[in-house]
Amino acid sequence: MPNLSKGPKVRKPLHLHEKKLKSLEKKAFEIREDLIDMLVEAGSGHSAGPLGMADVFTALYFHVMVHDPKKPGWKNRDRLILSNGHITPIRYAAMAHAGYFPKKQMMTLRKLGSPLQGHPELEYLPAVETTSGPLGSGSSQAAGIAYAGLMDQSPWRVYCVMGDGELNEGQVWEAFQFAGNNKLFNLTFIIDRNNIQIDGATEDVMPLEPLVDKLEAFNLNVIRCAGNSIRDFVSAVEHAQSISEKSTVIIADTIPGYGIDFMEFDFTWHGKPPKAGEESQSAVNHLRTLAGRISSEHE
Ligand SMILES: Cc1ncc(C[n+]2csc(CCOP(=O)(O)OP(=O)(O)O)c2C)c(N)n1
Repeated sequence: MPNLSKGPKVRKPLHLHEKKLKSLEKKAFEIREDLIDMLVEAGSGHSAGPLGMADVFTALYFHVMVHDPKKPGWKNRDRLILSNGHITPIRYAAMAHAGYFPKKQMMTLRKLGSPLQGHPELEYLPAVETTSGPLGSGSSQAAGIAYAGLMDQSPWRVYCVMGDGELNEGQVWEAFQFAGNNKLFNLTFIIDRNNIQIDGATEDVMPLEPLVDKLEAFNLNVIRCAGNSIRDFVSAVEHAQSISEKSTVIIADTIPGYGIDFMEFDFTWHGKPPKAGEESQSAVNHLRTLAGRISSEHE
């Protein structure tokens, strides 16, 4: 048994002041608008999951993770593993806004020769830690990477984003078992609990509840949060970072298609883009209305 690091090394306190919160909320909506443009330009891709996870990705890239867009290979960067590879457009948009590549490159999503493929490719884009798309595999990769980090007494942390439908894969439960057994406190799984998957509601296709009980039975620290509240999500991460004996699973309750009335809660938007023209314009209008409402709530 290798000598694993025993305690959390919190490198960056996550105090979230009102002003910063407001700027992150604004950023999440800017990123959503770019996401719509990317999907429309590509003419294919996933809408519901990425829209629901925009707040989580904004929080990760602009507040939570220790990283440097100018040095994507920096060895002490936090690792972000996207196990549900199909929601990658939201990660690409967040990365472009963070400065990993020029924003105009976002519009090459899914184009031949672009580093921004419909599912992430490790060799094409620096700081994409793994190639993903086959559901389940990212969870095991994240657990292995976290284990290696503890063996080396490394300061960096691992975040693994997963879909709730992805929990239908048996491999995920092997990864949870491994994380629970090895007390990988440097690993945080983030489950997008949006209650939909490719062909219906998760509870109709393969019921997951009682999800908290199941995860706790795997010796994991489980936190449930409102995934469309940046404040709530950041508090959940803060809690995860203070735990020394367990991996944490943050169940982020999100609204699929968040911000666009005709997409919200509708599983048929899992894997299709809005149409160019009236439909995409209406999508953007919905986003702007909600962004304006949230911004005025702070005043
Ligand atoms: C191993 C594997 N089986 C099937 C698929 C096809 N698939 C892609 S996304 C998806 C549904 C995943 O559900 P969830 O992660 O909840 O997606 P959401 O609708 O929330 O984006 C499926 C079955 C896949 N990518 N990998």
